Amino acid sequence: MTVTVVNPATEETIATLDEAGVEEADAAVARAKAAFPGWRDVTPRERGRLLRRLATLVEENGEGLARIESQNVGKPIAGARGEVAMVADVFHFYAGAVDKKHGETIPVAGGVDMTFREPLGVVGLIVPWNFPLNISSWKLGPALACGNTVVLKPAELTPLSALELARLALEAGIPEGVINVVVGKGRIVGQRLVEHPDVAKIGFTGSTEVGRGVMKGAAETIKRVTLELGGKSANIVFADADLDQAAGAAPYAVFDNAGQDCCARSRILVEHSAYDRFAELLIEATRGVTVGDPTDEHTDMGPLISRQHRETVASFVEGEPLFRGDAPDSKGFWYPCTLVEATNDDRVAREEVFGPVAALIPFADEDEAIRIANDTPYGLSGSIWTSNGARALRVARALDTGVVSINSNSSVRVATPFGGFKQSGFGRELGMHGLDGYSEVKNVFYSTEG
Ligand code: TXE
Repeated sequence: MTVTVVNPATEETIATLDEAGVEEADAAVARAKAAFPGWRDVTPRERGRLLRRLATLVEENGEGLARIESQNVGKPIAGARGEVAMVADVFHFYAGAVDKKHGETIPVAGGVDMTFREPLGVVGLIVPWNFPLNISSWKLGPALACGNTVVLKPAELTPLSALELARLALEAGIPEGVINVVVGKGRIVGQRLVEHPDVAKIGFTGSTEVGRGVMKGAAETIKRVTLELGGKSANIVFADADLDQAAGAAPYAVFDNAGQDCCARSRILVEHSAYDRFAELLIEATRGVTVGDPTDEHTDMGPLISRQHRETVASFVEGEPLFRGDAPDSKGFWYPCTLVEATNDDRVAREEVFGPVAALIPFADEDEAIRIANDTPYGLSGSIWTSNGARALRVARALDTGVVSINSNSSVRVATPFGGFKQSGFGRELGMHGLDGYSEVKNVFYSTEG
């Protein structure tokens, strides 16, 4: 069996790989298990040095990695370079974090009580196709820093950058068996990792539906899970906001990565009194998004990941939209930037589209904005645009989401925690919080009596 890897911008095959099954997954877990005692015992200083070396190699090989990611996902090359730069930063961060996650000493009677953060063992990392390298690094960084060994399962559609990263890890001196990449189907290889008795934890990013299955499967062996699932984030624009700025930033917040982003602000909530003006500005800004060849330095948005996914995205647009942009009619899974007007009960506002379709939804006042924003099973991120600082913080506290930005649409930073409320999952990635999910607290009491 083989996996055929396609460039979504040209529909051409760019690689054919052997497809792993249960046997290969088991072998990868066995390699990771054998490597664990040695990796756990590597001194913090040396582990940090190896991660820093990996970060440096990612920088040195940045252009190659960006090209792989651009070809395999259809990402515009300029954006892909930025993503690879973040991957290097993530490894730099966790290289520095290795010896900074301290234990505690706790006052107790009769002795000394202290805590340690112990690695879990072998962890399974299951990642999606939308940000293959970035999301892999968000899990690999803390997992390796804490002393775990890993089996990484990239999405079937986008395995190439993970394989290259594993090669660089070996070149960096990270011992054989510490990082194992298995290219295979989610329901076979992924499922096996979830059920495998020697896998202590699953770090998963993907759909809420599959995440639910991962959680169920993990119950059998009481595996730890971190789930980063879907989103339906609100971009809330109050009439007192700088409308030019809010409208100018809104397309990037939903059309970046062709909307295939769990943080996509795909519900744009606008206060009634500013609605018409904002819609005009938003259409103008969306007209400025250049859709086309991902290898072109000036391209803002590439194609969708697959033909099947394009059909799903198209199914969300019924009737004539408020605005539809241009897209190439050549080969490739192209879909134009699309703006629709909706209520929060419409399917386009309830389900994750994961494509370049944004829904404009009007609201009357602050209470209604909060009610609509929270009226979703998801809770990953969101934005608030206003010039009223008190309101900004009031609304930020009222939103049921893990990440909020004020007068900005950014959700992800290397040093800050990222993750969801409600059905967007649980556990936090990135920053020092990311280490919690890859280590266990051990409490040791040392008697001083006798
Ligand atoms: O995700 P899947 P898909 C959402 C988005 C998208 C939809 C479907 O709405 O349109 O999900 O995308 C592996 N046991 N997100 O089908 O299937 C799979 O091989 C274990 C949001 O790609 O969830 C891949 O490696 N693993 C999301 C990973 O899970 C399994 C990012 C994700 O695939 C498995 C991606 C199983 N039974 C999609 N079945 C986000 N949070 O950004 C599949 N996998």
